[in-house]
Amino acid sequence: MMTQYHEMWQELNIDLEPHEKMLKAMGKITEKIFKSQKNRPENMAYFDEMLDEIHSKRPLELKELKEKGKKIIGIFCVFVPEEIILALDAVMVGLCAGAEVGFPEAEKLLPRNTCALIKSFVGFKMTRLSPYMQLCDLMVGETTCDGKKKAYELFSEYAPMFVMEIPQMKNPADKELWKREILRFKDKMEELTGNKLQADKLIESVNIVNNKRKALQRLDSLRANIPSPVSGRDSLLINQIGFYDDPVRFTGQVNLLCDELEEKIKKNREEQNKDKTPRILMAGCPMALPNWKVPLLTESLGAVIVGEEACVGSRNTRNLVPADEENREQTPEQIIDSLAERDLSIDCACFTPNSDRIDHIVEMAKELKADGIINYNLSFCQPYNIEAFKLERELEKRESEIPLLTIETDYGMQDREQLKTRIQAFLEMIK
Ligand code: BJ8
Repeated sequence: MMTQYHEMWQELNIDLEPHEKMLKAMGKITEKIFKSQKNRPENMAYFDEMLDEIHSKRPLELKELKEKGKKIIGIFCVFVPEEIILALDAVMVGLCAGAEVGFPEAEKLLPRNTCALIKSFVGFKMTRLSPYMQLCDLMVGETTCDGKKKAYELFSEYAPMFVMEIPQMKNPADKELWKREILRFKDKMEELTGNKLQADKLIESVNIVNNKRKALQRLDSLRANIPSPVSGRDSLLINQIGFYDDPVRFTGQVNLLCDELEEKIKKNREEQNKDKTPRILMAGCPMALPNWKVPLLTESLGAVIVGEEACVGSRNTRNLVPADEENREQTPEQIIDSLAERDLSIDCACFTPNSDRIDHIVEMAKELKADGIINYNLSFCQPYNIEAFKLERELEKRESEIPLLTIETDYGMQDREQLKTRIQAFLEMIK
C-alpha cells in the first residue's frame, strides 16, 4: 500500500523528501496530543485513522473519484456552499491549513505580517506538500477579509481560482448579492462538471450537509454534560476532519461516537456533582488542521474545552438549510434562496455590524456551562482582533460574570511558555 501512496504522491508532483519528514513529525505529534489521552471513546479510532492517513488514504480515494470523472473542489471558507458542489456530482475539500511548514516560500509572495492561516495555505501550495491542493480542479476563494482577498489574487498564478464576493453587511440587498454569487458559482460548476443542477439532486445534497451539521450539533450538545464525555481536542479534530472526509461516511461515524458518548454519560451520572474540571469555551479564529497548540496547552493544564465558537466548530454547524418536505416542490433557484438565507446567519467578524456573534458567545457559554472563555485570535487578523475589544466591553456592559482571556498568537511555538503562564493563571482564577 505504501508504494501505492508513493506513486500517487509522485504523480501529484508532491515534493517527496520534505513531505516524508513532515508526515513523520505529524505522526509523533498526534501520538502525544490525541492517542495518549486516558479513557478515550473507542469510536475515536475512526478519526485517528483518518488523521494518520490524512495524506494517503483519503487523497487516494479522491484520486480514484477524479479518475472516474468527478471534479475536486477546494475551499477556504464555510460560505462556499458544499450543497451545490455535491449536487453537481463533485467533491469538496477544505484547504485552510494550520502549520508553518511553507512559511518561507509563502513569504516570498506575501508580507510577513499576514495572518498565519493565509500564509499556511499559500505555503502548502508553493512547497507542493498538500495532495489535496494538487488534486483540486478548482479552488474557490471568497472576499471575506482583505488578507484572503489579496492573497487569492497572487495565488491564482499557481492554481485555478474562482472568487466569490461575500457581502460585508446583512441587509436585503446583501442577501440578493450573495444569492447572485451562489448562482454564478453554480454556473461555473455546471461548466466545469458538464452537469446541470437539478432540484432533486440539490435537495438530496442539502439533506446530506444538514445531516453532517446535525451530527456535529449532537456532539456539541453532549459536551454540555458535566463531566464532558469527550475532550475539546478530540472534538476539534472531528470538526477538522469534517472538511476532508466523505460527508455521509463522516456523519455516520460522528453519530456512532455520539451513541457511545450517550452511554458514557449515563454511566457517569454520579460523577456529575463531583467533577470540578474548569470548562472552557474557545471563541475566535478558526483552527485549521493541524493547529492544536492552544487546545493542547489548555487541556494539558487540567481544563476541558466544551465548545468552539469558530468556523471549525459551531459557527459553521449552528444553522441548517430548510429542507425535507418543505422544499420538495421548489426550483433550484428557490432552494438557493434558502442557502443564501442560512449563509447570512454565519457571524464571521468580516461582517459589520456583527453583534449576533457576541450574543452567540454568551448563549454558548451558558448552555455549555462554561467557567471561562478563551478568545483566540491569530496575529494580523484585523476582524477578530478588533472584535476582541468589543467582546470584552460587551461582556462588561452586560455584567456577564463569565471570565474572558483574550490571546493573540500564530502557528509558531515561540510563545508557548508565555501562553502557558497566561492560561494557567486564568484557570487558577476561575477554579
Ligand atoms: S466565515 S472566519 S472561514 S472568513 S483568520 S483568513 S478572517 S485574517 S478565516 Fe474565516 Fe470564512 Fe470568516 Fe469563517 Fe482572514 Fe482572520 Fe486570517 Fe480568517
